[in-house]
Amino acid sequence: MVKSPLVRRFGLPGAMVAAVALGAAPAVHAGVLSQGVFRMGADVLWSSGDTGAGQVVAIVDEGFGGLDASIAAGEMPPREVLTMRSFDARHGLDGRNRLGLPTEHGTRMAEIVHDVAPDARLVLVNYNTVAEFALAAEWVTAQGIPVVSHSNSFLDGPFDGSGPAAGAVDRAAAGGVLWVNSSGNFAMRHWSGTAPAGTPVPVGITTVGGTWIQLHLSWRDPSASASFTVEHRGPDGTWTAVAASGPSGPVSAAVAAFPAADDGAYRAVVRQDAGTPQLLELVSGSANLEGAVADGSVLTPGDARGSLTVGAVPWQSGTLAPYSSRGPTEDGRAKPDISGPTYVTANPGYPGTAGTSAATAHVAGAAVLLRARREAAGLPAAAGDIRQALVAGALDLGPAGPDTGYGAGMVRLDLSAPRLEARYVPSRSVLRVRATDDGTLDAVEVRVPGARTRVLRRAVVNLRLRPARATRVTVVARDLAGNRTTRVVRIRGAR
Ligand SMILES: [Ca+2]
Ligand SMILES: [Ca+2]
Repeated sequence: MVKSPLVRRFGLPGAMVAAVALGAAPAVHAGVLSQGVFRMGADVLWSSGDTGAGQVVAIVDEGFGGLDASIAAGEMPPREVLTMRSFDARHGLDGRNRLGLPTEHGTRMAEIVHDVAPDARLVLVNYNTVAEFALAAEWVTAQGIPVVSHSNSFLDGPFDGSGPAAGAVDRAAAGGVLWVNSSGNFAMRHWSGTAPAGTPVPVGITTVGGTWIQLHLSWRDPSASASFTVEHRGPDGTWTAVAASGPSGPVSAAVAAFPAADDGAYRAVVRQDAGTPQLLELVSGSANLEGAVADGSVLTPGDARGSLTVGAVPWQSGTLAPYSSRGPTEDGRAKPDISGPTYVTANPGYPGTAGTSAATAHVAGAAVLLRARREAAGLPAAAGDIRQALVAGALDLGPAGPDTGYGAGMVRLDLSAPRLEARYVPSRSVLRVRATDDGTLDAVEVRVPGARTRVLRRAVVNLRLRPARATRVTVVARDLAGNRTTRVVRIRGAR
């Protein structure tokens, strides 16, 4: 029982891999492995030989800049085993993000999928516009690719599953694709409310110099109209309009985008100009909004019925990230459906890759491994079967309900609790504890009444204990996926 070379090499602090898993764990690839791999318990499937061989997964994104550097670093497979398809007519596979800037986002996502399912064939697909996104979804479906990882949201509503991006995802799902989509990072960047004619509503924008201010305002009734101005407060405290919304998107929406100045404060002043009073939804692309409304902050296509929508939980904390978008959707459905680990390092050049994006790539990778396992076991492995298995296996993290951000909980592939032996040897006054796990053991806790609980990052523990009175010692072994086993050891007193 030694500290795993995986753990040492890949900096998984405080974790151990039991001998069982160590012996069987394949040498997966040359790169660094995301901590989320072990948090989910993907190593359990690896040890049964399910590393994604024979599986295909598409990473759909705005762009795949930096791909060659990632390949050179051993974080992505060589180009000859990748499939690539660009629907971005202007920029090709490198793509651009929604601000028109070069982006490596898709490469970061593909690296995570590759860490989880190292032997799966990766298909990199990019788009820029909603129309191109729909073409990409159609192509993936026509290719018969069973799992898609898509970590992006469109900022124009509606967010009730009826918009064009949601429609594209629903058609892919109807065509047999398990479409895994981020819920979005908009819990602190989404405001909703009314601004009846003649009553403009100011919404503060939290900026640091240089961040982009990108705002999208949406409403449901196309015969109504609304708009906003962006105002800047100068050193003398007066507000000056610096930008005004223009029309955007295929639905009722208005948009403005520009980089923030280094000084002063910004606010958006939202107003409804005509029509019956509408619920207005203001979404900010990168800066947080003061008075943000977390409820209803799942954008689109995370709002699609056909999407397995993913919230973000930092892999060490077990608590929803404050930015992770929450339901319900505008039409009252619960979203997200599940959570995934985030704030991971899948490539040492990019430590702390965060957001619902990273969480989504982990869940997609998990779907690939489950599909491989189920096929190998002769079990049904259609999109619905995989989705159901993921939801059923998730680790409950909090109350369920339409407005929770967790969905079913943290994705979990390791479903078995650690094996735990705990025995007291009176002749030596020693408590002997031995824990093993098919996945990655996290810690062994020893609780002695009246003493501080000891948390040991070791699988084998010999503790000297000589209680004066009869004592019940509680020993708990936890694995990283959140399973635990408890044993109670009764010790007679020394006197
Ligand atoms: Ca990696
Ligand atoms: Ca386990």
